[in-house]
Amino acid sequence: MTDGLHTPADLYRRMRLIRGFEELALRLVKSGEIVGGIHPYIGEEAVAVGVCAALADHDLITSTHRGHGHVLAKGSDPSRMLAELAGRETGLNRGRGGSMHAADVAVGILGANAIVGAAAPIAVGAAWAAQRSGSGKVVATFFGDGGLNQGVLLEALNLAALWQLPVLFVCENNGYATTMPTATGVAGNAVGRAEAFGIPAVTVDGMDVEVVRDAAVLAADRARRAEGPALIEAMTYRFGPHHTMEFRIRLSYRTQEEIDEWRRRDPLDIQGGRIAAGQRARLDAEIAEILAEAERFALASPRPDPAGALDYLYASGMVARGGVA
Ligand SMILES: Cc1ncc(C[n+]2csc(CCOP(=O)(O)OP(=O)(O)O)c2C)c(N)n1
Ligand SMILES: [Mg+2]
Repeated sequence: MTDGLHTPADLYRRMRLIRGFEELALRLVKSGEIVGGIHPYIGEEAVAVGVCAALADHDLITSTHRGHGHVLAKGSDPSRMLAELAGRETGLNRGRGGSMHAADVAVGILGANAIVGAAAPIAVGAAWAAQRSGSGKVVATFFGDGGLNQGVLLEALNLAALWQLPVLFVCENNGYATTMPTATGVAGNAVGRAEAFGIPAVTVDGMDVEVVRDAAVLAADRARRAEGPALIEAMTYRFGPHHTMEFRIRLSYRTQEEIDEWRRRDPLDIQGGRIAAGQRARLDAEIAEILAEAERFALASPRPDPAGALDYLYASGMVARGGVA
């Protein structure tokens, strides 16, 4: 099990970390410290934390454009993640990856991916390597309901089923792909896609972290027993915008009533209700301190030297376009 995700309080604490991190990131987008905007994960915390609670530290994940929650759930350092968003040299990827490309191989994060659906085949490749090497690692890949319509996801499901690879496909169904409701854009459904390939699949309440965790434990255990892939569709909701750009353009694709309805099932309150009020308050205060330190660290860190903009393009260390070594 991922370090620090054992008890009901641990699950709450990690979700609180993600919620607070995203609120802080939103503030830094508004103040201009984070350039280019973000896709906030607020409302969906139970999915990332529930799935990562079923993984071991050495297990791997691949993530999406809405990936901050996955990165923090798997165990990345919030200070270095925030520095990454703020484009600082101390960031997880030296400030060169940013919001949609955060990777932290040391804790099993092979990378977020801005291309919808494109993280799935990377997970399948990693699972194939795990199978061949006998490492015993399981790979979880997150994607949205919009990802269901990408051909590459079907190719990934096919190979994972064919070769019985240890992959956990996690569909975060938040009801929309940008502004398009799932019902308007998706024929069939996530479970049907998986079952067409003989992959066991289940739809769960994505607002309850323990429900997600229990489904993920079953799927991860199957994968560890070499019984092949599984798919979990977690029904969830983003409380905020698709992207921070949405603060500047008025869109009317969902009603306030619908948002309020989902907010009544806030995953933090569902899990927070399972721990004592005093303990919840202590955890909230602890997270607030961690995030204050993350902000201080990120904003005090230097920006990369523009002369090194082309560094680290190649894993081999090859110099890009004759630039600086
Ligand atoms: C291949 C591809 N097509 C289009 C886009 C533009 N795009 C970015 S996010 C997004 C919606 C994705 O919806 P979903 O997969 O449901 O994830 P969510 O944003 O709801 O978390 C789209 C169409 C993209 N990044 N990649
Ligand atoms: Mg979606």
